[in-house]
Amino acid sequence: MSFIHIPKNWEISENRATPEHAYLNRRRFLRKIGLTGLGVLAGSTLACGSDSDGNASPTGPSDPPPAPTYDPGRSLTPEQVAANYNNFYEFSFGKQGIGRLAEDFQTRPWQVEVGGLVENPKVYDIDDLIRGMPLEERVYRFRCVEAWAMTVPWTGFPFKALIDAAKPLSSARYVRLLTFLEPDQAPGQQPQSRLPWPYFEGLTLQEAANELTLLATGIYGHELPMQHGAPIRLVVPWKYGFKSIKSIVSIEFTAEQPPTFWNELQSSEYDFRANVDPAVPHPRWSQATELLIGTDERVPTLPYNGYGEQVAHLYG
Ligand SMILES: Nc1nc2c(c(=O)[nH]1)N[C@H]1C(S)=C(S)[C@@H](COP(=O)(O)O)O[C@H]1N2
Ligand SMILES: [Mo]
Repeated sequence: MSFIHIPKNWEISENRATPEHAYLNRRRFLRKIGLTGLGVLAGSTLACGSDSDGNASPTGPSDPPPAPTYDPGRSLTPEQVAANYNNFYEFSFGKQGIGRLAEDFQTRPWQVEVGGLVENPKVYDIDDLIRGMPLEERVYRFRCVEAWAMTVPWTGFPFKALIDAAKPLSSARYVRLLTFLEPDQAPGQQPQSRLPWPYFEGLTLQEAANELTLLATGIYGHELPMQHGAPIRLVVPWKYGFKSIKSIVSIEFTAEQPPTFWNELQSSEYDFRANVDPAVPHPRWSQATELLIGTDERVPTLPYNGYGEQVAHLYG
């Protein structure tokens, strides 16, 4: 398997994507998983042409033109801000301190079961999965349905790579994803929460196969900390954040549209599709703007969170 890839416009130069201190950790992390010296680093350093604010870089005539709809067009959210403002109801209904609440949670051994309507069902050990997949770093805007947003560098592999390995049958139309169920380790999953654990989500097969859809195993150049969904979580940047299910244990290919956690709890507020759309208010608040966490700045929300060029065709 080759890790060399053609850089896409959403990737930015890694020494811009990742703060200096994390850059070294990232080298260590990639070395640990056997990636340094391979094309993934060389590839991503080629992909400049605009800076993290979306401005054309003045460095030379050979730079590709800036691509405003792919480029995050925003500064990275500081790592410490993103790591202390989380939604992870398995641990808490609050947003802060989830890292501490989750610090004893065990993510090894960890298995991900891939099954359902596929030719190649398989139970992956997480470390074998990470070693076998083409890891890359991608900087994405991320928009929660609660009207806040962050911009973070994920490390992960395209969901498409897993689909290709699983070989869905022609009857497969959707994927259903499931989080762990460990009420002894995750206090939010105690029966008195009365929530329908474990957290479940779903995508159409086409959405899962889209070039943007990532299974993330790292953030800011190192492994995912627990509060961001270790050891593996979904990232679908054109959808509201609740679609991006954390700490996945099962991926099942199905013929029918799977039910989803928030839709089951409140169907009038959280639909299956959940594409970011500034023109459709949440029943209890506007979606026209979003707060950039760690700042006082509110900015306009973009249709498909600015990723229409990559995904609008999915919706006719
Ligand atoms: N298993 C699980 N996944 C989840 C959630 C959750 O509570 N449990 N919250 C979702 C919501 S509402 C958001 S906004 C994002 C937050 O991701 P972050 O904490 O990494 O920013 O995770 C999503 N994935
Ligand atoms: Mo969210």
